[in-house]
Amino acid sequence: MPSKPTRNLALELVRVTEAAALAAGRFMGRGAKEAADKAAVDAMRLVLNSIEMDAVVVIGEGEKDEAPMLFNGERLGNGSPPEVDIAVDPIDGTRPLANGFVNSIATVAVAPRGAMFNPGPVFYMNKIAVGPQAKGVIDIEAPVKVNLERIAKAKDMHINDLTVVILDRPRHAELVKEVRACGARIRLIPDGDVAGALMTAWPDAGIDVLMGIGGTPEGVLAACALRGMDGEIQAKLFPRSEEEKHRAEEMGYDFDTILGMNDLVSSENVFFAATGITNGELLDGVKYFSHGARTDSLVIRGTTGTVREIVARHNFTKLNPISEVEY
Ligand code: VTB
Repeated sequence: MPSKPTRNLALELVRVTEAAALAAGRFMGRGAKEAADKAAVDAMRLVLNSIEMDAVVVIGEGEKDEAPMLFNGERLGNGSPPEVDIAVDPIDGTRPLANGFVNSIATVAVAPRGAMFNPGPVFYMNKIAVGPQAKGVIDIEAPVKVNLERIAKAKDMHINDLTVVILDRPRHAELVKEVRACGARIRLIPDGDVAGALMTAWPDAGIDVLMGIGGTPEGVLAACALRGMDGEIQAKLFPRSEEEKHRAEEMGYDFDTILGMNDLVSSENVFFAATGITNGELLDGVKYFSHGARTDSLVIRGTTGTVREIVARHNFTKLNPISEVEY
């Protein structure tokens, strides 16, 4: 049924991620993870609460990293409809930001109430993510070689042309070996696997697939974005210990189920925004100049599949006198 154009909430969410990035960008390379996080959260919350929505935080701020400053269950927005779920990661890549490394971004996603997967007490998931061309050919349970062969075929490339993005963690030693044995290239990232997943669907990033174990919140955020970018992510919950597994199973979580796009976010009506904090393949970082700064953001709407890149110039001379947070 054709319908009139409707609200694109992501165009409002981008102001949220811009604010977080502008606030957090001040901390690049300054070795102060927590102060950066706090600045990003404060800026984010302020703008979020100005948006017309009744949002419940399903994916909150770094519970794994014990930085619960936008906590699960918190209400955000001005309280009027629509009723939505919200996922936030004010800084995906706090460590790279604190050290001045690449690919730190601010992100937020919104979907209708009940549509987002709630990872509960499970902090990690195994993931495989690809862009539109390789959508439908991946299988998280298949061997690495099979996935790489299928992705190469779908993209009309040779395996040794492929670039796999993997979080740089000891737990990925075996995965790295397997990818190397196939002849594919590897891009190791220190943190930030939301950006890693999005790069697979970003034409100029030169990344073909994300593989490996990362955070569950980051998996849900990536799924929201990939819905709009027409990519795909599959995931399986990954327990850190038998104890964690047992506890989660008692709450109804299943570690054998493959979580596909529909499980991670069950609605097309999803909105996603991200702003670069430090430079990366996906987005430019915040650049400060005399009395202002430039930000580079992605704005995605699931229903229409529109992906916007928004470059903004912010004027601190005008902004700071009227803003509750200082930029
Ligand atoms: C990733 C990464 C995040 O958590 O999801 C990672 O994208 C997974 O956990 O930026 P470990 O760091 O424990 O491996 C982050 O690093 C943030 O916590």
